Amino acid sequence: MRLFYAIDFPEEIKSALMRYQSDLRSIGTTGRFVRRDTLHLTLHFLGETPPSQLMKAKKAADQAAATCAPFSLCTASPGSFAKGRGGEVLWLGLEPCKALLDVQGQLEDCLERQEFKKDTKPYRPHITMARDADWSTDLPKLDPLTIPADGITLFESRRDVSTGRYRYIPLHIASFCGEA
Ligand code: 2AM
Repeated sequence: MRLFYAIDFPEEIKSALMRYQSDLRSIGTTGRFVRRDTLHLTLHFLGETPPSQLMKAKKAADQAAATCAPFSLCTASPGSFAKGRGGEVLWLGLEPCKALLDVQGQLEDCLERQEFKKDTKPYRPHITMARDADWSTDLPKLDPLTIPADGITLFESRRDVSTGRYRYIPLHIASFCGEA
């Protein structure tokens, strides 16, 4: 099973992000826009994982979440990753947030303790808006959104054979229950 950890968003944030996608489309941006039900902020991509390791994957999320208190994220400017996996990835950035980096760092440590591989690449928090994206004018700005972060969700990314699309299925939610 293909697993990853993310901060999931409440419905009103997904609505605001969908409106932002409309702004992007209105300036002529093309690409594979992220569907509402798959909007998220990745913390760690575990990748293909044997089902026998699922308990350990849940445990890592629980251990990390136990050390962190709920916090808020604030969106920043849009940006992009140059062509690579998924073509040009157009994303919405986030204001620097120590609490987010702490959570991500805790998760990496807890994954290592559960004998998963740590991410060696630097963490670059972003909310993907579109893949294989193309645009020719300045990207529209979005009035800053405040996003509540209440826990870590372990998702399974499953390919639907009939549509070929990935669906993200929440398998486990570890709520932040540490001290602020
Ligand atoms: P992103 O949009 O935040 O970059 C599920 O596949 C999610 O895991 C993707 O939406 C992607 O999140 C993230 N991810 C990170 N590294 C990945 C990789 N090597 N392959 C696929 N997805 C990856």
